[in-house]
Formats: sequence, C-alpha cells, structure tokens
Amino acid sequence: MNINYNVYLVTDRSFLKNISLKEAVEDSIKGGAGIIQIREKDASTRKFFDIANEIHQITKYYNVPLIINDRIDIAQAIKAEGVHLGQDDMPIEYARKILGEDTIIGISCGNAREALEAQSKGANYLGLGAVFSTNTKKDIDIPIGLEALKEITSKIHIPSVAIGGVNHSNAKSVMETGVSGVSIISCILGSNDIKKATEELKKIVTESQFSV
Ligand code: TZP
Ligand code: MG
Repeated sequence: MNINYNVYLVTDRSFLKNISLKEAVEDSIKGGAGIIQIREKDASTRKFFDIANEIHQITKYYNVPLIINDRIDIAQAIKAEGVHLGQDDMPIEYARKILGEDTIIGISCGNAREALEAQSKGANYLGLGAVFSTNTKKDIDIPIGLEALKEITSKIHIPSVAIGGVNHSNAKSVMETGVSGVSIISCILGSNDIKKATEELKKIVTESQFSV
C-alpha cells in the first residue's frame, strides 16, 4: 500500500456534531485524507475494538491505511495497517516483533533525539509535536514550534507529520519545515463541513510541496 501522509486525520469523537465517526472519516477521505488514525483514550477495549473494526471497513474500501493509537492488540485483532505509539508506549522494537515487518509503526517524537532513536529502531514514520498549543491535548508542556520542527526534519529521512494546533492558517508554514504532511484532529473534525475542511488542507499541503 502506497501511503500518502499529506493529510493525516486523527480521530476524537468529542468533536463530532450531528455526524457519526464513520461518516466523518468517509467525508475526510473523500476530501483527500490519505491516512486515518483511530485514537480512543477513554473507550473500553470492546468499544475501541468495535469502533476500529467498523472504521476499517470504510478505510479498506477506499484503500486508505488505518492506524491504531496505542493498542497493538486491537491493531492485530482487526488486521489494521499500522499502530501509532508514543514515548510511553510499547518500545518500537518489541512492537515490531509482535506486528511484523509489514505493519506501519509511527512514533510520536518531540525532539531530534527521540526522532533519531525512533528512526534507527525502524519506525515507518514520525508524528512530530505538539507543534503549537492546542485545546485537544491537555498534557502538552511547551509546544515545540516551527524552528524545532525544521531542525528535526533536517536530521531524519523517513516520512514525518506535524501534529498539534495545525490549521488552515498555519499549514503552509508547517509544510515549509520539511514535514511530509499535517496530522490533524480539531481543524477537520470540528468543522461543519469535514470534506471541505480536508480538501482545503490538502490543497495547501500539496501546493506547499510544489513550491519547495
Ligand atoms: N498529539 C500531540 S498534539 C495532539 C496529539 C494527539 C492533538 C492534536 O489535535 P489538534 O486538534 O489537531 O490540535
Ligand atoms: Mg500513546
């Protein structure tokens, strides 16, 4: 599967207005999201499994990879295309042993040291941030900002996505740091028109790539 990291949607059901997660994910894919991550911080295992299973039917239909946040077991159970792990989750080398070479493993990194370590241990892509402060994630100490983002991308050679407070106004400057794409929750899921919000982000991202 060829992965397009340009617009990477991360889910958070708390943002949805009068729309199911399934519809929201489908609309975002129709708008150009190339990869979807299911992120469920409070759901029970069964609930997470059911959601992931349901969303996987949609993503498979559109041939878009589905990434499971934190939960290697759920990713295995539903045969998801990948997992996304943070610095406090299962070490990447163990996750790789469990999941095998064909599974996408993404790692959250907040500095060059973490990024180089994840890259050397076989991460397929990196989620870099939080770039800006955001109300979506409460436990961010200090956002890393664009300069640090640029420093990290200059040192790595695997794909990376910027996460944290990325929106239509700052996506161009974010892309100019050298990331492969933008990873987004609220700017897409909090929108009244998810397809259009995604399309407009996709346009900014692809245009920035052509201009660098
Ligand atoms: N990790 C770092 S920031 C963040 C996560 C999951 C939240 C991103 O959400 P938003 O709404 O796109 O700022
Ligand atoms: Mg995690």
